[in-house]
Amino acid sequence: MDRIDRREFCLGLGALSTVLILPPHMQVQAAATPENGQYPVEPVKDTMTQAQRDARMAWWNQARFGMFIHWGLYAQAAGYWNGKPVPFLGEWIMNTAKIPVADYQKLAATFDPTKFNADAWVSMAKASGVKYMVITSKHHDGFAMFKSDANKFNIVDATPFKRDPLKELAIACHKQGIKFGFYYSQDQDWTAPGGAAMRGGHWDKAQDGSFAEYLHAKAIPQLKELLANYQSEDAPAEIWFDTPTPDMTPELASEIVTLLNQHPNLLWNNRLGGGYSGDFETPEQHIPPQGFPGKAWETCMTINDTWGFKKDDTNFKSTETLLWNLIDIASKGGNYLLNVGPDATGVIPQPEQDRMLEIGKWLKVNGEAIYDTQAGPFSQEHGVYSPTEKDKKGNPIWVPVWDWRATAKPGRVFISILQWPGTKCTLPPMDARVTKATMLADRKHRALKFSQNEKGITITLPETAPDPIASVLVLHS
Ligand code: FHN
Repeated sequence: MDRIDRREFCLGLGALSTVLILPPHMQVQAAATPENGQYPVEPVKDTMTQAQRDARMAWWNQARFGMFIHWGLYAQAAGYWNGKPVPFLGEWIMNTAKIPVADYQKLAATFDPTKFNADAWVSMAKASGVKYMVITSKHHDGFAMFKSDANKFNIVDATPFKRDPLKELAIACHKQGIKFGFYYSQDQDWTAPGGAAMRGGHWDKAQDGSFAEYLHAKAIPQLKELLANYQSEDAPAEIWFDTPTPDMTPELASEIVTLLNQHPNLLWNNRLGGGYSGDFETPEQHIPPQGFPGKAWETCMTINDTWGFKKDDTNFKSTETLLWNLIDIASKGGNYLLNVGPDATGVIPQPEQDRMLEIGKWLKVNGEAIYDTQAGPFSQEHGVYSPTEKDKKGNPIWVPVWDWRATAKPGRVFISILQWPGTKCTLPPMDARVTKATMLADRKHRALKFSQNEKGITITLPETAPDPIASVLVLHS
């Protein structure tokens, strides 16, 4: 037990983001890195030219907006155990309530999400404007949401439902042109002997065992299944690993990298462990003040306060907040992976659908300012470090300013105006010479009056904002 009790979360920079949702004892950074700085197995991208690497990441860099789906057996518990509400995240209920393995596994006998409709989910995602979806194929509870010959604790073999939702979603995504990826908890597994358990370690003897054996008996065989069984639908487009611990040594992680390398176009995040940095950074529940210049990155975020469904959690973020987050992230060159948590019947809660669809409506008009863009040419609009306030570590607190944000494409800068300034808008100086200014929502592309000099650009705007949440001004050059 000792060994497991000391397990901590080891991530790269991405883990700094966990502060908003994970308790302090889960935020320790102690990544296992290869001693000589050499990976035992080199990731395939490291053997590619820059042009090949860019091509490999192109769809992901253009996408900017994705939908995360946390769906598993925990949805059946919905935040309650033995009739009592359980605090913390919905998908962590087994760990938080220290539910014995055999008791938790019993949930499967009644898990029957008959309202699940892959086409409806993907249509909703598409109407929301997301370009990719990432679903929990197995979360820390060890329950596989796909048909697995490697382990019978899966939705096809252990529930009355008997269907493989990942297959159905893969087909629907393929049909509707959405990239489809799998989240897989490679390190924590609370129902398989030897799987890691954070927040206090194992609580049931049935969990004890060797981590390497767990990896060889369950995680690696299941990853092989995930990489083989959805190829006819071009899935997975990415694997989203999570919560690596020091148990994931460079040698063990390299066994997984060997599998991943067989699919050169497959992307994977920075949470495999063993010192591997992956394809993109994953700040969680926060937006880094300056993004990650020169790196691909993706902020993942809950739409309320949980990833997995909790029936009592109705603390949904407003559409305004979510949309501003998307705009803010795009203005720093990152992606937004926004989570929904379907319930045990297979339905994405209506308030979550409503918000996603409202974002989609905005993107239908203003998507040009988000998709396939780069970070804007300015930076002062993002905010400032407080000259007086400090965080617990003594670092100045970042104070975002929510007036406007900028993104760019060759020949165009998009200014998403969050606070309508009236008819006069003044922007900082820009290197490029502006030739025309228009509002993106104006389908007639009427030219707005503007003047530009070394002090900045002044534009005459319409009196009222075209959109109550964000209106996009386009500067052509
Ligand atoms: O522990 C998980 C959590 O349940 C959730 O899956 C998030 C999503 O990024 N990842 C871990 C915490 O960082």
